[in-house]
Parts: sequence; structure tokens; C-alpha cells
Amino acid sequence: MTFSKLGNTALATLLAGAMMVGAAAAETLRLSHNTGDTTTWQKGAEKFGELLSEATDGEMTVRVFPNAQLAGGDQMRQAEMVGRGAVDLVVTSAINVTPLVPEMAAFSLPYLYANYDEVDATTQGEPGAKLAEILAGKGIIVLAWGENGFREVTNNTRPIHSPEDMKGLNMRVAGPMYIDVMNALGANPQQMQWGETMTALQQGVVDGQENPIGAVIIPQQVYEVQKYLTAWHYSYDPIFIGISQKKWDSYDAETQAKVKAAAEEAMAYQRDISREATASGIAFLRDKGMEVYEPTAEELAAFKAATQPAFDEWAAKVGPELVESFQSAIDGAK
Ligand code: X2X
Repeated sequence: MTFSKLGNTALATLLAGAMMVGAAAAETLRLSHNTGDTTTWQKGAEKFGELLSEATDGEMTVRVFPNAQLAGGDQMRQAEMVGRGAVDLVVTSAINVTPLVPEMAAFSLPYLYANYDEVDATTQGEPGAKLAEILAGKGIIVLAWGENGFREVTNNTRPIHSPEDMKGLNMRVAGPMYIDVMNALGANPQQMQWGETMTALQQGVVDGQENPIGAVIIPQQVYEVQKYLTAWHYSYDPIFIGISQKKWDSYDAETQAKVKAAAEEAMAYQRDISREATASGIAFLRDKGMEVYEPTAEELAAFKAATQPAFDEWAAKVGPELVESFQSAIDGAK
């Protein structure tokens, strides 16, 4: 039978069928992250999508879902969902993965790092590779590490200059390790979803919170609901792009290389914009009316000493070998 013998309807059906076959080859991946759509997490995720589309001539696209929408608002659940293949991709931070992989807390041990060089020696070095191996055991393939950043404390009650100033403050925290750190400082920690935190701060349900300046505090306008910020650099939090092992295993080596390269470039970009926004951030926040305090070396030492019990407790949970791997990478960067 030739086309000329087909009626118009039959021809239209055939053409539609051919188009659907074409469409089925293209793939849209769903990416979940748990901050708002103004953050550097979102920008890094969007950059990954753009780069991947370019590299695959539009065969692969990424749809970004912010605010942990795909996990019903539960930021801790995202990693587990990716692990079992319910979501294709995740951009999330270390602390959110600790319920599934407690070893992820190694990155965020209080006062582990003194600067970005030390950070990069771990995320881009052997410790990062070790964590990627552990995550692979949970069905999550780490494609690249990015940055949430050094977490700084904000509150509405008083300026924080010393551990004593933390006493009795009601603090929203993201995850388990920070509960122990806040307890060590004499604060009253309360674990809460990030998606509920701005309202809780506004209504005075909690007095304060802690988050990185460039990646979260500025883009999510925390300065609108908080008066005091202390740049105490007490804990570093990396993010990563992870893909479900199920998805990953469905690709040939060439496609895997494209996905990995797009993720690495996107996270390098995301780290850069987070660091730039942090560097200019203190001036920006003062301009917005926040009272920003930058502690002296002695004051930082006092915070470090006060949080040591939480460090020791979590170093034991994470395991001495892993902590040793972090510390030797850090020493190599000194
Ligand atoms: O919830 C937080 O504080 C955030 C956004 O930094 C994390 O996802 C850990």
C-alpha cells in the first residue's frame, strides 16, 4: 500500500505515530532539590539541564522541582527516593542525607575546616570519592560536588559573640548533628523543614537558624525576618548532584560521560556563584539592615571549644578511618 491510497485520517495517524516514536527517544529527567527557586542550588540545577541538553542535542532535558515538592516537602526523603529510583536526580546537601548515610556528617563536623582550599581538598579529593562509594551502596551515584557553604548563625534576640550568647535561644536546625551542636552550646534546637522555617522565624516560633550566606540567606531573603548574623563559620555543608543508580545503569558509557561532564561543569559554576555571593554578602546584609558580627580568632576558638563534645560524638559515629581521611586531605591543603 502506498501513501496515495491512504485516506487523510489514516495518514495523520501514521504521521502522529512516527512523531511519537521520535518523542520517546528524548527523555526528561526529574530533579528534586529542597531550597527555593532563587537559590544557587536552583541555578546549578538549571545549568546542569542546559549543559546536558546541549551535549545531547536536546535528547535529554531536566525538569527542576524546588522546595522538595517531589518528596512532599520532606528534604530528608529526597535521597532515599533517588536511591530507589522514584526520582531521577537530586541536588541536596550533606546534612540532609545523614539519616540515610550518617557518614555524610563528616563534612559538617564543627570547625573541621579553616578555608575553601581545605574544603576543596576533601570534596574534590579522596574523602569525596569515599563518600560517593558509600552513597553508591544506597543506589545514588554522585555526579559532582557543589556548595551550600559555611553555615552562619542568625537570630532575632541578640548579637552572638560567645557561646554564652547562644544559651536558651530557640534554634531551627536542619538535621541530627546540628541538634547535638546546638545542645553543646546551650541552645534549644528544633529540627524543622527548610520549607517551614521562614514562617516559623517570622512568627517567632523559633528565634534563629543557621545557613550559608551566598547560597541560601541572601537568595531566600532571610534578612527580611532576622536581625543579627554572626559569621562564625561553624560548619561546612557541601551539596552534590546525584542520579539514581537505576537511571545511570540504563545509559551507555558515552551517555554517562555526557551526564557526568554536565554535572561537573554545573557544580563548578554553582560553587563559583555561591562563593561570589558570600564574599559580597556581608556588605549586602548590612545594607539590608542586619547587624553582622565577625568574631575574632579568640572568639572563634571559644565556639570551637564549646562544640568539641558534638565533634567527638559525631566523629565516632562517622568512624575514625573516615575522619582520618578528611584530616589528612585537610593537612595536605595547609
Ligand atoms: O535546610 C537547610 O538549612 C538547608 C537548606 O541548608 C539544607 O538543605 C541543609
